[in-house]
Amino acid sequence: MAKRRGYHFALLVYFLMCTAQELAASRAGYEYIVEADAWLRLHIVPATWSDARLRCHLEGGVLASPTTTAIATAMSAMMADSKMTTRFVFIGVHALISKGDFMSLDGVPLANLSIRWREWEPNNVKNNEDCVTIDGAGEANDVSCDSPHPYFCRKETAKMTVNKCGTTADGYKLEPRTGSCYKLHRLARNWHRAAMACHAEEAHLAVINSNLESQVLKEIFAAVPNNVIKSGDPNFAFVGVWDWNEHGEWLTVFGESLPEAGFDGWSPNEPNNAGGQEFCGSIKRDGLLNDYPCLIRLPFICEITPK
Ligand SMILES: [Ca+2]
Ligand SMILES: [Ca+2]
Ligand SMILES: [Ca+2]
Repeated sequence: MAKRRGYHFALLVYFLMCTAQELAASRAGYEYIVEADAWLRLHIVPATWSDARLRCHLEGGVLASPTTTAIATAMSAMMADSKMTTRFVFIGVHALISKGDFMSLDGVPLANLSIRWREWEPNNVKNNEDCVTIDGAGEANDVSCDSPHPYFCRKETAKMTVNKCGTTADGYKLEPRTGSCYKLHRLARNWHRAAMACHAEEAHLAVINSNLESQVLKEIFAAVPNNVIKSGDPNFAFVGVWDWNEHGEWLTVFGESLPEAGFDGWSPNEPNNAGGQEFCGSIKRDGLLNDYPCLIRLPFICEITPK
């Protein structure tokens, strides 16, 4: 009997260990590659090379290349396991800086990468193939940077620690009054790029759900004075309000009307659609809403709403 109990206990320990390992092996879409001590994420939604590079960068990583045999092997395995409908993925190898001189974003020379060119490649079709894809066998092809492909991001283990806001991104602070975490990005981006930056940090552009949250955002903005904003107009910050291209109706990034979301306090004389191009939502330093051109870059505030 005691023997059987011991056996059951061993089984339970084994099960718990497997579960723990599984949890440790997958985080924020990334899988841990033991042999490389690195984390890889396969983004299966195709993007242009530039957008892929930016997305990985905003996630705190780099558009990955098969820098070692271990990573090349892991990439092939992840591509085989994925639901991708295409055979090719972008890697971080490019010749955008000096035409014809392929290099990796990781700083590894092409000759040392674990890839080989497919037959007849690189062929620089129409003098427009400055980016590189690999297929499941790791064979490389130079391709146009503008046609979208899935891609791999890579993060170092040191950047994978989950903080109490539930993200691996730094700079988020829990605000007890609303229960949300916030981060003000001082480097300005246009509204859609700002939304992308928040999403890359497992957050969303801040949605104001109460007068109190408006006050909280006002204080967060006030804590970053004009001269600390790195670019863009320091008196505005993008938030999660958009007209969804239906000019005149303002909704949150979750599609709720502002009264439904719980806050529709516009700054005096706003929304004024100044210049006829103000279709994205920001706050002024008074914490109240203002319409602003989507394509002009502003600092912005991301929010992580507790689950
Ligand atoms: Ca080619
Ligand atoms: Ca909120
Ligand atoms: Ca305005």
